[in-house]
Amino acid sequence: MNRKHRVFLALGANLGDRQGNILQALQYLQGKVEVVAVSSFYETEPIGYEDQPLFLNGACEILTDLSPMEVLHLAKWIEQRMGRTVNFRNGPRPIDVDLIMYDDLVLGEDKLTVPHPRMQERAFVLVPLAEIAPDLVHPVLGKTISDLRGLVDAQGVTKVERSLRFSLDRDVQKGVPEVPLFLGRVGVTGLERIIRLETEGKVSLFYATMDLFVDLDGARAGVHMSRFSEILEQAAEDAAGSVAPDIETMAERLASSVMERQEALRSEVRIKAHFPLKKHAPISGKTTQEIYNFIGISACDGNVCRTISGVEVDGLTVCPCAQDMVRAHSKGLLISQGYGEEEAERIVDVLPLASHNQRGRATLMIGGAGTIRAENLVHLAEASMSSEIYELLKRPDEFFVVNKAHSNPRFVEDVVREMLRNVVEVSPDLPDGVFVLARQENFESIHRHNAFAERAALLGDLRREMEGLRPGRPITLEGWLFGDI
Ligand code: PH2
Ligand code: MG
Ligand code: MG
Repeated sequence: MNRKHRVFLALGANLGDRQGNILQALQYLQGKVEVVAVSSFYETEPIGYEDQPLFLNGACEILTDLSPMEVLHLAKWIEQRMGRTVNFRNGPRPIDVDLIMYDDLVLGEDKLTVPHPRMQERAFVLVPLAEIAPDLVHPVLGKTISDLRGLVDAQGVTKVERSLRFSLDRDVQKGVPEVPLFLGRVGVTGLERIIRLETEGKVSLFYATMDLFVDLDGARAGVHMSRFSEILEQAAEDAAGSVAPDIETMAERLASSVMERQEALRSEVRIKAHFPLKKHAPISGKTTQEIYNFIGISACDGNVCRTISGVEVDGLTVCPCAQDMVRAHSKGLLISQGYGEEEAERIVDVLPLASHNQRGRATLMIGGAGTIRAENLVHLAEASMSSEIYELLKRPDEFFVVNKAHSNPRFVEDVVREMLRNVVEVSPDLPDGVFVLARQENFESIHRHNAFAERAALLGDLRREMEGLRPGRPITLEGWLFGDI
């Protein structure tokens, strides 16, 4: 590989948005070369021709394969691209990009002199340059930049903070909105982060997406959006140091922290992370890695946080209704072939029957039950569909899945009811006030739309209903989260 050349450029601007222009020039440079150092910016008195606005000057170091002439052309292209027009020497310009040094090359051609012939006289070049390359040696003068800088008068060269001018006398987000209405949820959705969780004694990284909300007083115009990212950055850092045991704990910590920082009455955080579980194919026993979505939701108000853990699980569902038609049709065929009615009935009872089938997504969430192992919920949800699915299936495994699914035809409603029943029956120890949500969405294979069913309930209500008593008051996930129940 070619050795890269170490090149120093001086940047200057005295028309328009001077800081913006220098930053824009740096951005264009980075489109072609590697910018490895950028100095501070300095406001400087114009030199040469004095009746013009003050300059803003800076310097940068680049690494590149480009020849000196090519660097010059790049600089000229940037100047043109940024609207510099032909002007008199040393006149005002939106941007000036000058080649100052190119390795220790000495070049004295018509079009290009390197090092820049006036660099040693110019404080507006040497001051920023000395900041990023004090020990660089001028190949002709044999002095370092730091030495050269000491020899020039640097009065009229003042370092400036990078800034954007705006008025601080008004915080728009604290202002009073034109329509003084309370808002239930305001925040950010779809934030992506890598989070760290400690599972089975070891810390692992997970890709997660998050939604964060607060409620908003009718007397305040906006939330502090930037603080949301700040809180998340903090959470990301925390994840590097302290680690959450599970995703719902992480959601709860975030919800408390969002609430404090936003001075809100209520906060809500939802996290979804891809989570791998090891499974074994049903017959061959082959090990497979299956990816599930683990969900943590937490809502906090002044005193309490309500927290939900859940899973999203894909599985297979077989349509009972289509299977019933196939059954009737098959029986008819048998009868037309001379089988008796009873015999035909017995045959269709024992044979597997075709139907349409599809992948479906089960969601199962539990709140207020203390620590729930999401792994357990995965299995309860899988057991509620016609069959679970696997990433890797040998032929006998595949047959197992197809056969199992067709022996358990289920509508979305059936899957939801199965999940609820499984939760009720597997958790006799959980209190009546525990919240459960079961949802099934089937990505229908014979339609372009999906089929959907859902139930949210308190465990106590489910228990009573399953004993034939009247259903409890309908509730929703949000209702439970916000303590309306
Ligand atoms: N550039 C010039 C001429 N004069 N004066 C200051 N302060 N800064 C400059 O960048 C500058 C100048 C010719 O390029
Ligand atoms: Mg110049
Ligand atoms: Mg120039």
